[in-house]
Amino acid sequence: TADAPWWTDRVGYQIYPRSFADSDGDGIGDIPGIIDKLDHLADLGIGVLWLSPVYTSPMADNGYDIADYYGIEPTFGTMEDFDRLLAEAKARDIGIVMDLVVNHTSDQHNWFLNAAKSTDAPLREFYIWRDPAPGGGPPDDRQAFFGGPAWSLSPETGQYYFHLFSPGQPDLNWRNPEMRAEVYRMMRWWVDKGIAGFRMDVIDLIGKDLTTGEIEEGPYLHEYIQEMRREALAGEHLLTIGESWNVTTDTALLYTGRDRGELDMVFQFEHIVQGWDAVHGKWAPKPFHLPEFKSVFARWQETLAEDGWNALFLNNHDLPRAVSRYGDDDEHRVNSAKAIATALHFMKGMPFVYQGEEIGMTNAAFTHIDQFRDLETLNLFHEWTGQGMTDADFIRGANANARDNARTPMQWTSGPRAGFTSGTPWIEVHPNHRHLNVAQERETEDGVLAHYKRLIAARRAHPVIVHGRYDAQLADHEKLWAYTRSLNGTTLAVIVNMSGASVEADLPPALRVTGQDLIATHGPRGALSDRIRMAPWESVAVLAA
Ligand code: TEU
Repeated sequence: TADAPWWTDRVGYQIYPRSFADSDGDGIGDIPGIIDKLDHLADLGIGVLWLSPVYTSPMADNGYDIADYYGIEPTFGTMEDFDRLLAEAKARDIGIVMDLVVNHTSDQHNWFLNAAKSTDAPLREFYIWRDPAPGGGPPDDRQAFFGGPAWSLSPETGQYYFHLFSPGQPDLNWRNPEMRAEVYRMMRWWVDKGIAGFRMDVIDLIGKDLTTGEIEEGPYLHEYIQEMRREALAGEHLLTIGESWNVTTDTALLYTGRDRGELDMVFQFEHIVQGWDAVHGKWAPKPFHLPEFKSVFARWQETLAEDGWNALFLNNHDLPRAVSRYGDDDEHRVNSAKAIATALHFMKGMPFVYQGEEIGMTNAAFTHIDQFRDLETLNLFHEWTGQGMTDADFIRGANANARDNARTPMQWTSGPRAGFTSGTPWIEVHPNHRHLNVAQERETEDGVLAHYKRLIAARRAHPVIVHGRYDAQLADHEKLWAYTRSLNGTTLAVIVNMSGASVEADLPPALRVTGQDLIATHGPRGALSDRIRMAPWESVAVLAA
């Protein structure tokens, strides 16, 4: 543990810049806004900041469609602003992790504009082109993740280009070595600026083979990640986190095994998608089932116990708010937000807090399609209501799982527009900002924010939280999430009531720990014996003395 990487005991925080803090009143968050709020992150104890894309972009997908990897989007600020952010973050010992979106670019990127011109354009092979099907129309019937065909016609040549996401996000052709070299050059340019790492967007899609139709975790994936590490990151102490919707515990160590020369960790989604319907996916979420949910985490804890490292998260800019999905965002909002945070933060790995989670922000409560902004939601609305689904049914699914749930503006104050902007916000501010905001949380000793501070400080103070071995306890219990962590004879016992009911349970010997309360949300514990009674959404973490 002495030679552990610099990020080992740190907690990450994700900023979705559009929705974080607006300094100039145009209704869209920006980099100077982030700089103004860095002390909030420092107070919280954050050590790594994952910044969702701030590069030049036409914003078809809020910046996940990049037109210039070397430029800052003017609505977000300038490169001088970015450099200032980097310096100000560094002064607070916060490393900045950039979002690396290289499965695709924007259709406004110069590479694509060049490539589209003719079949023998110099950069033609940077993208993926096909002739129309024999009878006309797209070459095959593959659908894009955001609805509609994965092929769009390019009028200049009459050929189709491939895009797994929106037509404004043409997929790069990773089979092309010149294209790959350009990506690595760009990465080194950001590394030379002094960033702390990369979060790699949909990285498991870059190894695709269109001739065989293998897209997810395709045959070239690990070859390319290893090449990227060699060509762009060698000799650097960067933090690399790959986003992979398809990685499982069977493939996790291919990405993160220490001798693999690939990534430090992956954002995996097994705990997320196990709650989705087999046919309608996230638009028809299954009721939350704790035993299944915690067993996914336990399996990941076990798989990466000796090698690799977990990235721990419950929500991000693509997912519903954790307290709304896994807690109770009404009567028990405060206690349930704390409970699920306790369960997440005492596992082994690097916890990530998504902006607003630290005050228990909730899903948006939109009632009309006009209030939504995300292209995925709007596309599917048109597709499905066109096929006969009612607006009300669609909105019900969207209220549960649409990406905009996490994109309503950060709630700073109880004042107008939650202190996010002096102008008209690009997406509506949640009306609950009047009683749910950072300013108020700062004044609340037993609030959600204070709880997150405690969790993050505990990780820095106690090596057992960072390095200890994880053992699931009461694995089949329907309401309690319990586990122990142990390191060199020290034990941490964690018990969380993940329900709105009072629970009494017998504790196995491993959980009967006496010592110091790291967390005790409903009054001191100190000692855990053979039986426990827990209040709704209570959480307890006792460190053996
Ligand atoms: O997300 C990948 C991704 O697969 C999600 O868009 C997913 O399909 C969706 O949330 C589930 O319905 C990454 C980014 O996080 C996301 O914001 C981007 O839109 C996407 O890649 C394309 O870059």
